Amino acid sequence: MTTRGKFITFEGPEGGGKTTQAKRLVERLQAAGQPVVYTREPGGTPTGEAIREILQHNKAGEAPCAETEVLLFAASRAQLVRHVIIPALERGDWVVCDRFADSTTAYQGYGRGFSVEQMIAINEFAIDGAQPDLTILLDLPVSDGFARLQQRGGKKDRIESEALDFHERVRAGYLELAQRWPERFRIVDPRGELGAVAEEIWKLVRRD
Ligand code: T5A
Repeated sequence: MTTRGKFITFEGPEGGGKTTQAKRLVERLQAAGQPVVYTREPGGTPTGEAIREILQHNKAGEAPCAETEVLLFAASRAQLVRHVIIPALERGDWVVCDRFADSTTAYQGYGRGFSVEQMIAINEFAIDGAQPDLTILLDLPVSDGFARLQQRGGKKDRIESEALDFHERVRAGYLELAQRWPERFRIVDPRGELGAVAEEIWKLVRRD
């Protein structure tokens, strides 16, 4: 019987280096001979990528209201779980996902002010039991994350453009989630040199 693969998610406020570190981890796992699928949220499937355009760039020609936003993130996730994540894990592949369900709890729950328990319940419906085995929370002060994004250049998307106090609530929310599920969350400070942060993550992945 094939052993189920390991499911690792990267979470955190803006600009922490989730994409950079998730891709580094994938390269390292591949070099070690571990089959691994990299994916991201919102997105990761044709339906999810279309939803991403609506959520980030108002592709439908109007900004989604807050309730629609919650449900679109959940819809993208439901599709990704059933079409990509569960099949990969059942093959025995590992999955590294750049943001997942905790993003909805942090951004729409703590950030927008919806009930955290309601966000968790919606996530449970969307993910059908596909809980991550390990969640790397790249935690850094909001201003440091935005300074990095500014250096990278490009236009802020709809959610990045939210006020500073929204992003402060998101960060604090993530830290509460890490306390709530200490067996799953590992907090990493991503402000060090890129290679050193990658090394710390690699040690956590090998240990857990
Ligand atoms: N969202 C998402 C919700 O509200 N609810 C949800 O349920 C979900 C799933 C997604 C947006 O949607 C929201 C959250 C987001 O606002 P996105 O474009 O996927 O949008 O945005 P992020 O996931 O936040 O990705 P970012 O690109 O903004 O940030 P990352 O991925 O954390 O950072 P990364 O790797 O792109 O790095 C940023 C810059 O920093 C540099 C990189 O080179 C890059 O230039 N960097 C470093 N520089 C120095 N030292 C290091 N150690 C560095 N690491 C990275």
